[in-house]
Amino acid sequence: KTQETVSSSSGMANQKIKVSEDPVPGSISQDDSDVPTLAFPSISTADFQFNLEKASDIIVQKVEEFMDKIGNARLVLVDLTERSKILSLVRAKAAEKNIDSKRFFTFVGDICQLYTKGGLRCNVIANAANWRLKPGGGGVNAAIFNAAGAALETATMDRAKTLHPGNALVVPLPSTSPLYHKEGVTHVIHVLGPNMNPNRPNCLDNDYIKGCKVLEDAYSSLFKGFLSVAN
Ligand code: AR6
Repeated sequence: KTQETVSSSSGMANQKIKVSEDPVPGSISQDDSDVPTLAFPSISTADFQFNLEKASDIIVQKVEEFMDKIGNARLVLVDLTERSKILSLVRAKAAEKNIDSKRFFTFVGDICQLYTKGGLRCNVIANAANWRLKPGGGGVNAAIFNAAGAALETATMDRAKTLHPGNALVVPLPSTSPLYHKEGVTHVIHVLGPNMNPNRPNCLDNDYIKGCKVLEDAYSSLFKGFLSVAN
């Protein structure tokens, strides 16, 4: 258990703060560690090039719809950087609608290291998958398959070979997976969103009537999948 000592950048000179490299559950209330929590990335808004304004409307609308079904469980929208446009849009829209910020909030970090790096326990994480349900391809899909190891690929293929846009697939993570034993992730939910990128399969060519419907379906399937394992 290594500990680092770093100088405080603000305040008194020479003041030292101890920083543990181990998970710090205390940074979030201890009581929250058993609360079922779904961490999810913004589906379709990076590689699939879906409009951020429209996506943020749909995220907030779907979160609001599922809020009264999830009890004390939590939904957490994750992105890699503080500068994430989708996180700020969603935060603003969720605040406007007075959505309970204890049960829905945004979080900056790698979805594969939420507990060990961020002290946030999430037993379920969502993946912005591809239709083949295969590793690689960059983005969050590559990160999750990498972090989870071969166990996720096998467990996924045992359940389905392909995924259609607007659908989600719940995969229990074998306890041999590092994501399970390091991060406490028991399930990965693959979600396939609408694609607006002409260089990827099933491009909707900016048809946002269809695209919005598919993204709404994707979040409904995701949250239903989470409910099926949270309760
Ligand atoms: N942790 C948290 N958020 C992340 C991470 C991470 N490690 N990596 C990316 N994001 P994307 P899509 C955010 O492109 O648009 C893949 O190649 C990212 O900033 O992963 O649905 C698949 O194989 C963005 O906000 O997914 C598909 O073919 C969000 O995750 C295709 O891309 C989604 O970005 C899916 O494209």
